[in-house]
Amino acid sequence: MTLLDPYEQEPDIAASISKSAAEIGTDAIMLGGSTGVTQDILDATVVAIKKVVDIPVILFPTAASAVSLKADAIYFMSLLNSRNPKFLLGEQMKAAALIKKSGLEPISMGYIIVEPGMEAGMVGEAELVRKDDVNTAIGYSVAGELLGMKLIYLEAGSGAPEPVPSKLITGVSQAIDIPLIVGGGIRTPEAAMAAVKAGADIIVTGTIVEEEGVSERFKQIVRAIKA
Ligand code: 1GP
Repeated sequence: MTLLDPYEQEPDIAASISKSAAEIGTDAIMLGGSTGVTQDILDATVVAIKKVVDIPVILFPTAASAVSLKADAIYFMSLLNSRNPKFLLGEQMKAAALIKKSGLEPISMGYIIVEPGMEAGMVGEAELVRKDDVNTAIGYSVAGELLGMKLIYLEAGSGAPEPVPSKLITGVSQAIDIPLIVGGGIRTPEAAMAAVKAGADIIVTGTIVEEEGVSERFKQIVRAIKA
């Protein structure tokens, strides 16, 4: 899945990146960013992207203010290792009734931030899972599954110098029976392949398209994952 921050480019640019990414084989466009995403910008970006792609546009929200009813789906997510109740259930409470009525598909997801966590870790006030702490990662992930979540997302943070370690991915993927998303710091085909081999079901990349657009390297990443 390709992650775009609606604040980083104009809607028409987001649409053209999404179109190229979809042509190469990305399976969904995720829209999110740690700060500053407002509904207006989000709406305009979703509309522009949906005009040019058939793949799902999924919101990856930080707060209740970042909800666009024009998207296909929204991660109804909880930052399981946040110290702040706002990210556990507070923002969700504010948007839940509206989302339920709206027809926007909620996809229940447990979000877990691993070192170094980057901006997501800071903004989300995460008690970061240490890179070598497989048991804590498993504990949060299985807790999410038992709470009824449909996906677990292991996040190293956008722009992380290193992705989530393979050992952590393997530990979690063997402990849960729901799909595992892995993202943060994946910017080579080798890193993407290592995450898939370790047990990731879905890979998210953001920085690579932000920096290079839909480059040859991005193509190789998608190809490596699909292979
Ligand atoms: C952030 O995991 C995603 O939520 C993407 O990370 O920007 O490092 O690809 P990158």
